[in-house]
Amino acid sequence: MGRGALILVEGLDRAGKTTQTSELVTRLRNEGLNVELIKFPDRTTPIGKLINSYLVDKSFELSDESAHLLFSANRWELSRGIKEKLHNGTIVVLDRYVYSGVAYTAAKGLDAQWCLNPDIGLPRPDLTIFLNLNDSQSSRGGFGDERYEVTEFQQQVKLQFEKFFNEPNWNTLVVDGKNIQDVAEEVWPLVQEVLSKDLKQVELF
Ligand code: FDM
Ligand code: MG
Repeated sequence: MGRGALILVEGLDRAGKTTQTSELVTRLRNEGLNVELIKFPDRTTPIGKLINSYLVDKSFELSDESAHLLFSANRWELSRGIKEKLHNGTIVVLDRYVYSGVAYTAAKGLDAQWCLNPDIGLPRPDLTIFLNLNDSQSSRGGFGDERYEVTEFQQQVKLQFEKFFNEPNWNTLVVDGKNIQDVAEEVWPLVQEVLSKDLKQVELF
């Protein structure tokens, strides 16, 4: 048996990442495959708890740099487990990852290469699906009240994500006006294609 595929679903807040990753995991399990879903930030780890405080409590002060490094550290906390799962033949589906890390901090004005540096060496996805919302206001419900859930900031984040649109293994899917099943039907062939490949060793950022 070959290794499992690393499949990432990225996008802005309210794009439907969490819905689509859970649909995808269900579908893969129905095919009899071993699948694990990991959502970043993982708010349950010690570092994830700090990140959660930072996101929900706007009076919780951290410099932009240190907040950024916590998000990266949260990925490093789980990276060994991700590699082990892939080697054991488990498909790992990620809800956000390195690209969110860079896009959200670079949107604050920090240098994008500086933002990527702490993530260098993390496993690289075999497939990235970016759920693209062209009009974040009209098609979806409103934002919650976490840090970053602000329309103007989301627009800056989107500009940062767009810089990745030519990354290897990247696919942009427009989701405006589509229902859950429509989007799932577009996700599925992309996933099947990567599963049909004989994946060699895990690539790294
Ligand atoms: N976020 C997420 C970052 O700023 N950096 C990161 O590395 C990651 C993974 O955290 F606003 C932001 C994106 C979002 C917030 O994410 C919480 P969820 O998906 O809404 O839980
Ligand atoms: Mg959110």
